[in-house]
Amino acid sequence: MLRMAARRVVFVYGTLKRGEPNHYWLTKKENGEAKFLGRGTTAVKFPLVVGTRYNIPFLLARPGEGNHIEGEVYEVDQAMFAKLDELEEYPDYYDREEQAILTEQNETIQCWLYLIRNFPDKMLAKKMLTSYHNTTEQPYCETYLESCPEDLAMDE
Ligand code: PCA
Repeated sequence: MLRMAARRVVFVYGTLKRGEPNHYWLTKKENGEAKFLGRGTTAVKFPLVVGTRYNIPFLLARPGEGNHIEGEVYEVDQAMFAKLDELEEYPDYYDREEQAILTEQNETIQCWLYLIRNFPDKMLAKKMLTSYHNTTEQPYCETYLESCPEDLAMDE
């Protein structure tokens, strides 16, 4: 059990999900602790798109547009939370905020999620997903570490 004070609940909808390219980040012991609590869906609709030449999933800070997004809920310790911030390059690339998530048990819980606040309007013209999966048509580029906020602005 994690100590209450250290408890953070995070909703992941992209490459951090089970079976997706960055899931290992949550299971890596050196990163800290993460406990899978179950699947969940955002109470509010959001645009979820895949963008840049790296095919990165982005949840865009336009509540009310798009779909109720499907993802997974994790309870993490402070060390893991800091590691997630590192991966998402918070606050330079992704921002994060707390959002209501509906769980499989029909409970609503507040969870942190990563989202993009500054993006070009053309991002909103992309296909809005309900659930992200890495696909061969739009393969997630493992060199994401070279990606930066400027790539988002260009969205090649
Ligand atoms: N990782 C985070 C945000 C987008 C991404 O690929 C996640 O899975 O929720």
